[in-house]
Amino acid sequence: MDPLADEVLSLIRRPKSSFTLGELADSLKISKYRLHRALDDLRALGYQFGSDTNHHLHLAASPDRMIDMEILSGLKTRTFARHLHCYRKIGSTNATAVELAEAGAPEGTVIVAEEQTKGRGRLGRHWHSAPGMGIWSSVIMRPPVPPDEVTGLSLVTALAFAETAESELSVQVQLKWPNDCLIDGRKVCGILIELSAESDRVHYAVCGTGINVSQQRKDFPSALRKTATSLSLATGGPVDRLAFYRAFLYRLESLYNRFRRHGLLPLLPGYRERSILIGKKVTVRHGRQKVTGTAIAIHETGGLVVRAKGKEIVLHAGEATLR
Ligand code: BTX
Repeated sequence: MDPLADEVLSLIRRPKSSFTLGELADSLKISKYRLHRALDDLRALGYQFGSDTNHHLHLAASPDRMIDMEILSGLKTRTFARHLHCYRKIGSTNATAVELAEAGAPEGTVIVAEEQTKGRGRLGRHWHSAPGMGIWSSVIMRPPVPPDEVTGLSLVTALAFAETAESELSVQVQLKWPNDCLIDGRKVCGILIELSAESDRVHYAVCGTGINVSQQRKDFPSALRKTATSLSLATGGPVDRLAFYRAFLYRLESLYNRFRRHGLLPLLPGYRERSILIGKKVTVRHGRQKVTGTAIAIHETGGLVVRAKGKEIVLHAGEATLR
């Protein structure tokens, strides 16, 4: 984005701002001609401007686009997204985040795209990431925890999503350990944590989140129509994608910081109360391992505690299905 266009927007967006074109040009120390060009550039991005009877300019509409100016406008985080990479189209935000993390990108770096052509799910699965309809985003984290506690990050992220959806949109979210977020039993958000670690230390974790926002049923491929949903389907109306994303990043940062300082323990009650597995009979598959029993708790390392054949087993990863 042209820095001038950025400055124009920040001035117009200031609370109680009232500038005529001439006053705006004077404040920016540019000619009216340059100002008109900057406004045209902004219009091309989808911004609309209006003016009152005194010819004071105001912002009439902002584009629903994952661009830095829109994400940063009103974002309350301290570190998350303060290094921000926005793409119109990308293979996978996680893949790019891994490259940036390898090159030393700091904690909190965010990669976000309008569309992913190779969105990754777990175990090599594909994540459907239609253009403009969701939030396809990854955050680089450098948590000071041993690798076997990284499952905790999936839980932190799932809880951040659930709390955001509940407080911003009043929809109830259920969580299925370790990484599924569901509304009415359908997947609305998927989480993929990718890790670089030594035996006792995490170099970085990339926390990828795919949130379905505006899709209607027909927008999902037929294979997903019965199992997927979107925030818009859940609320029955349009959802402000950028406002939701800003609120989610803020909550994710604050829960992540609690996790860094105090571990998962203080977050477990919130996770447990939304868990659809606790108290139920489950089968958990992980590689060749298959455990069937009753899910009784979430362990403070983020694992699922299953009682099977009289023993309590803590599972740190896997695919859980209700029986
Ligand atoms: P998962 O392996 O738990 O879920 C993948 C499965 O979910 C797919 O096999 C399919 O059945 C179903 N699915 C695919 N796309 C969707 C969708 N849009 N909505 C609902 N269900 C779907 C979950 O993996 C982890 C997904 C993380 C995606 C984010 S997007 C940003 C980041 N970059 C990236 O490449 N991946 C992550």
